[in-house]
Amino acid sequence: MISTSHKELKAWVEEVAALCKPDSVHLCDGSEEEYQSMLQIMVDAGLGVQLNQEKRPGCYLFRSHPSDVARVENRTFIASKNAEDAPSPDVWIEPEELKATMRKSYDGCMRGRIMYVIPFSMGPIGSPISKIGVEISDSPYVVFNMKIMTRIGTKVLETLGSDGEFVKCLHSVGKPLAAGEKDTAWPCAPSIDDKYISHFPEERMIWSFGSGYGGNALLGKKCFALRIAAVQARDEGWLAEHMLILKLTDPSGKVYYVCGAFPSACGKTNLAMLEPSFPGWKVETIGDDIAWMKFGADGRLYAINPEAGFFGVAPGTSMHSNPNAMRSIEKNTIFTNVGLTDDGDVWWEGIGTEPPEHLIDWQGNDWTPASGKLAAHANARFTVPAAQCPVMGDEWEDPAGVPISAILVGGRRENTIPLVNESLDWNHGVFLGSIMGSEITTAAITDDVGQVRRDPFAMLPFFGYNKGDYLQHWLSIGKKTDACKLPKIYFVNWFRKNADNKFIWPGFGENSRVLKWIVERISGTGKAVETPIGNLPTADAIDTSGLDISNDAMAELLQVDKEAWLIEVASIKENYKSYGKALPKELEEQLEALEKRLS
Ligand code: SAT
Ligand code: MN
Repeated sequence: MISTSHKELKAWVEEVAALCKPDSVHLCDGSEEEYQSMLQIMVDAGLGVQLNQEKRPGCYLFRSHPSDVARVENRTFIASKNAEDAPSPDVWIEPEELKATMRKSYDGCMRGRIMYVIPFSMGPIGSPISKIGVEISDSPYVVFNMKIMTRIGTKVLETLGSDGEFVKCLHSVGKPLAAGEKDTAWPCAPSIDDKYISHFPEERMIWSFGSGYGGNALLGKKCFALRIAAVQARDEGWLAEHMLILKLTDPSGKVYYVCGAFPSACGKTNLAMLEPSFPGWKVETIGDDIAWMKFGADGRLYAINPEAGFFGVAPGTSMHSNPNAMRSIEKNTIFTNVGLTDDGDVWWEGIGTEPPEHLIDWQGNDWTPASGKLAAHANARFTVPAAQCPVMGDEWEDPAGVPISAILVGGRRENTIPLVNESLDWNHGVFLGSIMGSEITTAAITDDVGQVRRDPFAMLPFFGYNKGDYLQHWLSIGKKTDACKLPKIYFVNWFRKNADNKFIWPGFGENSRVLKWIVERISGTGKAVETPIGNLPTADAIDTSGLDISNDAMAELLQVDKEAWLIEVASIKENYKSYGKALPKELEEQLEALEKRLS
């Protein structure tokens, strides 16, 4: 069936083929010809659009089914053997029961289709930090997106050898074709109840059914590199995190590497590609979404970006918000659910140019500015090779990873949380990571608006195991090396608002001013005052030269409002109840100590 000396892989492919019953099986070699020919076949069949090759060479547009536009968190399951090992009771299903249900869905689900076998490496092929997966999918769209987002093909299979370990990733769009039936542009199982994004952590296995979109289907990303890898990391003593990795060079040439965890819609990709507002400082990108961190021989944490591309949100991306992303996507990019202009280019809300008089919207309909509809779906995406980003750091594919000096955690908070706060020590930093989150701005239940959705280390949708055990693992990492070798943890918040409901801090490129203070702290020159919540910059410590911001505004950004913090403490206490007995004792102590320092 497929030619490989790996018996377990061969047997698994045969078992899946017998169950899913595809017309044929194709082992992906990962070559450029394979990539181009698959795109061409889709365009020829009218299932995708080739964009204007003068304006966007090598670029294509795909439009998804309107029911299949984002990750489906309420259909995401962690089927650990024991219910207590799952992140929460509502995502747990007994593994054998879940398999039995899903086998019924998989039975014959690839009829009329080709079953692709995609060997892929998360991380540079052969790096000691990297891991191998094999995704079986009946979606050609998945194949060429995986080609961009990971390293796929023959070289991976060679590295796997005849007995290497790999994560089994099974994916079907869940839409078999009857004899002679014409395919639709975006096959999927339209009913939400038919979709499953299932993880079997003990078996290091993923079963996805019914969706073709993003993290539901590109199984190397959230399913493997976060949920399954988190379990591997726990068992093996490292960290698999939802973090960007950036490289910061100061005017003297000294280099620092910084990771950052932010929930979605907090500008992670923008920060990873930021253009600093100071002369002499440089920011370069190592990764924009996921970091795997392991201890090096010197006792420091080294991070790799397990991905090879960016799967970025298009709407809001502009020459103002992220010029380097805009430069990255000038060519060889797959666009999904953006608007198509009459001259064969792309357009989306917040792209920074006037809306054209006419375009074809993400659903394939005529659109004008008067339509009153979105031209691009809010979760429209670009898939682009990381190598095309003009500010990739040279070492982004270094198999050894980069040594991390600081970890940022943060969310979108209108009040209480200052612009930046340095943790007092590792455990306090883990505490800050555990309480980060964003205010809920839209909710079906209006009572929830303004409430904080706590999102520990931005992992809420991506935990692969019990969230209390996850925080315990973070605490245990702090005991594995000398305290001085650990990265310092900083709690940042770009989103403070004033009494007029306006953002106080300009954000975007100006966030480099905060990064500058952070590395000054690390090198020992940054000035700080100790407060009940952590170490804050002194009034003049953040360099605001050339920035139009008043002293009052800076004071507001850096104030510690004790009343507000006591309300925060009460809210954290409430949130901590959701951990049950898995809440680490050290974090309870951190909360008590904070309350004491405040009163
Ligand atoms: O769809 S993905 O999970 O890859 C991206 C995201 O939702 O954060
Ligand atoms: Mn993400």
